[in-house]
Amino acid sequence: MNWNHKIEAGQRAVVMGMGVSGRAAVAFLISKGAEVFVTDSREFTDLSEKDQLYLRENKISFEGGAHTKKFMSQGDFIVISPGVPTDLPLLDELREEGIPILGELALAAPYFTECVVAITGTNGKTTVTSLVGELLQAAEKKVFVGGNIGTPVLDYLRLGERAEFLVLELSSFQLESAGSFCPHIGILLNITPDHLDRHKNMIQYAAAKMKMFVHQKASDKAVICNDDPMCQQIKPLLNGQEKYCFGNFESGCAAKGSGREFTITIDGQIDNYSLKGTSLDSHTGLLNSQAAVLAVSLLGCEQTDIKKGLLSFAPAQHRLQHVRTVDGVDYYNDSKATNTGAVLSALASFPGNIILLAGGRDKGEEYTVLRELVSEKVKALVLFGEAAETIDLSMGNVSVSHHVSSMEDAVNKAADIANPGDIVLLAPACSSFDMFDNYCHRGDVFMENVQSLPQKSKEKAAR
Ligand code: UMA
Repeated sequence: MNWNHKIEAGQRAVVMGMGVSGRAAVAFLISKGAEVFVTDSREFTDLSEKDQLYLRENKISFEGGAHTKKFMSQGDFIVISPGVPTDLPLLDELREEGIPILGELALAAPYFTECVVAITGTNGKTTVTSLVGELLQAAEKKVFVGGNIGTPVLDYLRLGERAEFLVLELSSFQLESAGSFCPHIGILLNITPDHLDRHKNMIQYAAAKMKMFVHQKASDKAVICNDDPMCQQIKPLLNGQEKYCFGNFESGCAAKGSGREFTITIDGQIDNYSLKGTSLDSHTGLLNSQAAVLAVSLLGCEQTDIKKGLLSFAPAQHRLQHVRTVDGVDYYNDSKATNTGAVLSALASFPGNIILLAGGRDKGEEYTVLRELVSEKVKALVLFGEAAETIDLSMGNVSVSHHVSSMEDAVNKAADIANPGDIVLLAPACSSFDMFDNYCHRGDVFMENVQSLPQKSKEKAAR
């Protein structure tokens, strides 16, 4: 649906899902004078008290516990939350009746007057989005950073003082229903298996990511990773826009890295960068930095400002975060590693002797892709959650495995079996929703338990 209209006062909008995205959509639509209806699979009483009050105060008609065609066909258009599958039969029926189905990006796109930089990919989105924001700020640009992280874009449009640049992290869920959304620069980091419970297969998953590029014009830019096999397959399918690659292998890339250094080549000008002394000095940090620096260089940022931004950048929590060293054992929290690609990247960051804490809710992934690196680098697996058994079977005895039923038990088991020099790594390869509110909650519980571990050497010394 190539929706490209601003909202007219009096239009009737049905918002499907009253979560972070839906809440922002409702407030945005009301601010534009629309008549809003809300439908959620949760009952009214299961919404937060704040949301219940908001709906009552604004006299918003609410359908709870299910979505019905009768209620939803009251809308001139429907706004779906990212978590709502776009292929629900009910949505197909509404489409057949000519009712447009939009996501938050489709709704927001006609209002954008800023330069938009959009970032998608299976892993590294948040780091690159935050880094692009930091680099633009180092060049004293006025920037909004949000989307799939932080502030929803519709809240920015409704509330925010307008920025010069919008830097948006976008998920495949958001892109699936993005309408005519068109970024000036679209950055695609990688595509490895994730969300296959929703997208069914890699083709459909990649097709959702590709929606970032479909409306780009000749003056827009696509920045794509050259080292990722799926991205390489996608590159020839792009047409019209300017294309720029980053990676460590191909000499023709506009950003080319090796070790902790990389160069940016634009219109014959070569700029050299080093990640030494920055928080990005790692294998994935190198690729992420190339993507972000290439994008802001294309926007005309100066090298001195970019270097300043690289030095001041601090990555978000729960991403290969060092928590603590206890008795010579290093504990790392990579709770954001919710798919196998992220786990492979985490394992690649250490030479070996890893005790890997994994498990949670299965997202339809093939865990056997982990087997080779697990066999090479992992001395023990500590497994928890709904997917524990499946992961164990997929590993085929390449490493010793222990099953536990809580994060506390997982940390205690790891501490029990670890020797000085070992790495205890939480990189679950699964979503967290069987045991936690979200990956942040899971990471927080892991870190709390690690912080509570006694230093045995000190205890011994005290005795
Ligand atoms: N709901 C229905 N019907 C359904 C499904 C859900 O009514 O069929 C209702 C739920 O009962 C709930 C609401 O919809 O009330 C939840 O909507 P949602 O799952 O879309 O979640 P939101 O709270 O709106 O947050 C969403 C994104 N969540 C997902 O994509 C799952 C947030 O990304 C995003 O920050 C926010 O919109 C603002 O854009 C989170 C995420 O986990 C961080 N993203 C995934 C990822 O990063 O891997 C894609």
